[in-house]
Amino acid sequence: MEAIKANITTLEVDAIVNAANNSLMGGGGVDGAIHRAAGMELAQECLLLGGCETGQAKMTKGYRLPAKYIIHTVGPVWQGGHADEVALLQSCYRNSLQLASQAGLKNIAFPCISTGLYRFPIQEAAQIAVTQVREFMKQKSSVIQVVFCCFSDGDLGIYEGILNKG
Ligand code: AR6
Repeated sequence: MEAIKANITTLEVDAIVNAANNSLMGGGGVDGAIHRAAGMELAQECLLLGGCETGQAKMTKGYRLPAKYIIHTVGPVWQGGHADEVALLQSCYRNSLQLASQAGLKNIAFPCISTGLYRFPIQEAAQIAVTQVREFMKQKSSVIQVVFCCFSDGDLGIYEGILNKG
């Protein structure tokens, strides 16, 4: 596991994860950046998927991205913490990793799901991300490398703090 600061659309990994919405048809933030970089064919494939429930994940090809696949997951909108947000964010990470493993993928990069437009507090979200990945990596799976792709120095510092605690 490592944390880096980068534009996730530039990463040459087996799969990048998209912080999508229930429609899977694109939006702002990292979702918009991924759709723009992957090209129109991505929306065409997404149209066939019939949306995605919050906490679930679905996979498409990466099209024009350097990444081979995109795992689209829908994080919860932060509503103060009493609307199952923690469990839903945990399941975003678990289900994304499970899809990657089912497809035999080795490396995968996550953005800071739900912490932008969906307003999930970053410290808590980063702790959930690291804990879920650590738990998952205890099992046998094809996934050997997980990257937390941060978009700001502040977010990167938070991930590094958590990862360095061991
Ligand atoms: N590379 C890496 N991280 C990025 C990039 C990028 N190119 N662009 C933004 N981020 P957000 P959410 C970071 O808002 O909170 C969309 O409209 C960003 O700084 O993208 O899950 C969807 O369609 C933040 O740290 O996702 C949904 O409607 C993180 O990605 C909604 O936003 C997540 O911020 C989902 O909201």
